[in-house]
Amino acid sequence: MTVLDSGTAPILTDDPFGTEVLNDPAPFHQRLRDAGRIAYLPQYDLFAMGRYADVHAALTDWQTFQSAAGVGLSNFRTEKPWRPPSLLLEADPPHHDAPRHVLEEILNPRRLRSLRDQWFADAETLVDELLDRTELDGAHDIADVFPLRVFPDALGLRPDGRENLLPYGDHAFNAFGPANELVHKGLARIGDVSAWIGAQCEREALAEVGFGADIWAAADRGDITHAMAPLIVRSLLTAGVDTTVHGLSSVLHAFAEQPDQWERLRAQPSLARVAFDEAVRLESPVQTFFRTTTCDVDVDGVVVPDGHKVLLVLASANRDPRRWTDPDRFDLSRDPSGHVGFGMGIHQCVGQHVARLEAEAVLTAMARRIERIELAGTAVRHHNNTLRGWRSVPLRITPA
Ligand code: HEM
Ligand code: OVM
Repeated sequence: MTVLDSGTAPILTDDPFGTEVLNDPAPFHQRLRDAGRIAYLPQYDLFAMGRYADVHAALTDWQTFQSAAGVGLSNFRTEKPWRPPSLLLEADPPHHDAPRHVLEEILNPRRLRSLRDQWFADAETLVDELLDRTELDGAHDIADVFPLRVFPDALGLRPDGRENLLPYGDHAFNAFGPANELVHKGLARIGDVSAWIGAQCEREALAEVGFGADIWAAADRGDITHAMAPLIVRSLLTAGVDTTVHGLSSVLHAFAEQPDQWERLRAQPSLARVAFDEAVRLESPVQTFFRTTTCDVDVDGVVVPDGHKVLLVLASANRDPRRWTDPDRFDLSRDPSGHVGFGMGIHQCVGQHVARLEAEAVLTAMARRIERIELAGTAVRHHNNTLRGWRSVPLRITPA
C-alpha cells in the first residue's frame, strides 16, 4: 500500500469498518465533520467526507466522483471485482443510462400502486399473527419477515431457495468495505449462494408477472440487450431485501425509544412515510458509499489525486448539525426530505418507492392495532461493513 503525502489534510486514525465504529459511529462522524471538509485515513490510504454539503456535492458530481471504478474500497482500475460489476451501481454514464431508465420505469410509484392493496393486507396478516403475544422481536419477527413475504413474490422468484437472499445481500454490502472478518465469514457460503442468485436471474426461473419479467420484456423491446437483463435482475436481488430489513428494524427501534412519536403516528397514520424517511435519515441503513476521483480534485486546499478512493459518509451527512436542527432526534414533525440515506443524484436509490411502500404497509398496520410499543430488553446490532441495523429489538406491545 502506498501511503500518500496527504498534504494539509487532517488525519483521522478511526477504522470506519472496525467493531468500535460499527457499535457507535457517532463519535467518528463528529470527528470527521469537525476535522474539516475532507480528512485522510492512513489505515486505508483513503480520503473521507462527512459534512452534508460536501457529501451532497460529491454525490451529484458524477463526472468528478465516478462509480465505475467501484463504490467500495476496492478500486476496479487495479483490482478484479468479486463479481461482474453492477450495470447500475458500478457504472457511469452513458452505460448507466439505459439500465437506469428501465428500472425507473418498472419501479415508479404509479406502477407500484398495483401492489399496494396486497402488501397492506399482508402487513395486516403479519401484525395479526403477532398480536396474541405481548413480547416480540421487532427485528426477528417483523423486519426480517415482511420484506421476504412481499418482495420476492413481486419480483417473481420461485419459492425454494429464498433463504439465500439475505446472506447474499449481506455479503455484497460487506464487500464494499475492507477484507476484514465480516467479509471472511461470508466467503464460506458465497459460492453456493451466488450460484443460486445467478440462476434466478434467468428468464426461465422467473414468474411471467413481476419485476423480473418486466426487465426481460424491456430487453425484448430493445431498451437493453438480452445479455444485460440477468445483471439488472441481480441488482434487485442484491439491493432489494437487506436494505429494507435494516430500514424497518431501524424505524421500529426509533419508535421503541421514543414512545411519544408512536403516539403521534397513532393519531395520524398518514405520517408513516415521513416516519420511515426520518428513520432512514437518522439511522442511515446504508452508512457509506465510495467514489473514485477522475482527476486531481482540490477540496479546501487538499488535493485528492486522480483515481483515488473517497469515502462518502452518508450517515454523518444525515446528522450534520450544519444542515439539521437537533439532528440526533427522531422527530415526525421534521421534514426529512433532502437526506442522503437513499443517495442523491443519478444513482439515487431506484428502489426507494418499493422501500417506502413496504414500510408504510407495516407501520400503518401496526399503528392501527398497537397502542404502545416500548423496548423490553437490550437491542442487539447486526454488524456489516456498509449496512446499519439490528439483529434483535425486543419489544413489549400493548394492543389497541
Ligand atoms: C442505490 C439505499 C432499498 C435498489 C442506492 C443508493 C443508496 C441506497 C444510498 C445509492 C448508491 C450510490 O449512490 O452509489 C437504500 C436504502 C434502502 C434501499 C437505505 C432501504 C431503506 C432499495 C430497494 C431496491 C434498491 C428496495 C430494489 C427494489 C437499488 C439499486 C440502486 C440503489 C438498483 C442503484 C441505482 C443506480 O446506481 O442508479 N440505494 N436502498 N434499493 N438501490 Fe437502494
Ligand atoms: C446493484 C446494487 C445496487 C445498490 C446497492 C447494492 C449491494 C447493489 O446494482 O447490484 O448493494
